[in-house]
Amino acid sequence: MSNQTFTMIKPDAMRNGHAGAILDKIIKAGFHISALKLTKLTPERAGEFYAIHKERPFYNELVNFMSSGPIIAAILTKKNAVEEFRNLIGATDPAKAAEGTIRKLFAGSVGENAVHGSDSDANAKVEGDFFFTEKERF
Ligand code: 3AN
Repeated sequence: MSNQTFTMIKPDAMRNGHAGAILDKIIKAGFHISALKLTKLTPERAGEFYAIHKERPFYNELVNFMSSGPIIAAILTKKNAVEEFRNLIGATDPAKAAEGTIRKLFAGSVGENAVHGSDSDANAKVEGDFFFTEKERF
């Protein structure tokens, strides 16, 4: 069990003005923000980040969406961070997400689902390293 996970506030949540409310929920749930940046993925960088989904039918849609506007990327620290954060964000499909979860509150569809959360300790490390140098972590 690692104590770090990685998240992005996705372009839909940024456009809809939910970034502040989402960060507030993350902090109130007891996560420490170890790294944070406002940035925008090019289609090439989004494609690289989601390379694991290359064969899925929604890959192009996902890459186009994730490069469609600014995002906030962050490394979060808490005991059992990956599992705790996935509990906080809820199911991939907001229609199936539990009451009170970030996706239930702020996401519109399975494709545009407000936030990303790493699905394993190994991916949390890879994804954090994709966005942040050591000097950008606190
Ligand atoms: P999660 O983000 O909950 O780990 P994954 O890893 O299955 O979900 O999917 C990665 C991302 O791909 C999701 N966050 C979502 O944006 C997108 N996605 C997943 N399933 C679909 C789908 N059926 N149609 C469109 N986009 C999807």
